[in-house]
Amino acid sequence: MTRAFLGLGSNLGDRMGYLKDAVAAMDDCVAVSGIYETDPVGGPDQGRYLNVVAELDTSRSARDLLELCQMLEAAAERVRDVRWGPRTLDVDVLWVDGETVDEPDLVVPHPRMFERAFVMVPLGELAPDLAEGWSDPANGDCRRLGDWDELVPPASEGIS
Ligand code: PH2
Ligand code: MG
Ligand code: MG
Repeated sequence: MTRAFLGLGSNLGDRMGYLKDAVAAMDDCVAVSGIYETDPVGGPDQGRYLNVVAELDTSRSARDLLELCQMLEAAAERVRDVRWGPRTLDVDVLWVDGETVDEPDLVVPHPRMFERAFVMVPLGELAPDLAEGWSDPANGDCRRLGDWDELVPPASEGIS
């Protein structure tokens, strides 16, 4: 089993709901960072994101994780008519212990993760070893709303 980290972000619709559904669908997720509300970095004028980092203890390869990310994004977009603009859910492979990939559709570690406060601040909660010595070059606004377990109560059983 391997330690891996995924970055999740949402800035459209029920942001917390999309994050919650994605985390619930990952049976190998062992920890989730606090939830951060962050200023959008790059792209068109758009709303603020909720960002978290999820830690997995997994038998999936980086490529399998990319497929998982794409499946989770597709599931989130299926319920909304998004033609353009901000996304209901973005899931990125950030890091897989002992694995590097450099292919056209997948680069691991994520090539921009170390520039992004919305990745490094939540990642630092779960993996101080990866965030050690990091400081935000852009001083991006990244506000911690609270713990995952506090803001995302477990789904009630028996309610569909
Ligand atoms: N994701 C992006 C582009 N910009 N900004 C924030 N704050 N959070 C994100 O998750 C994010 C972004 C592209 O994936
Ligand atoms: Mg992204
Ligand atoms: Mg992405």
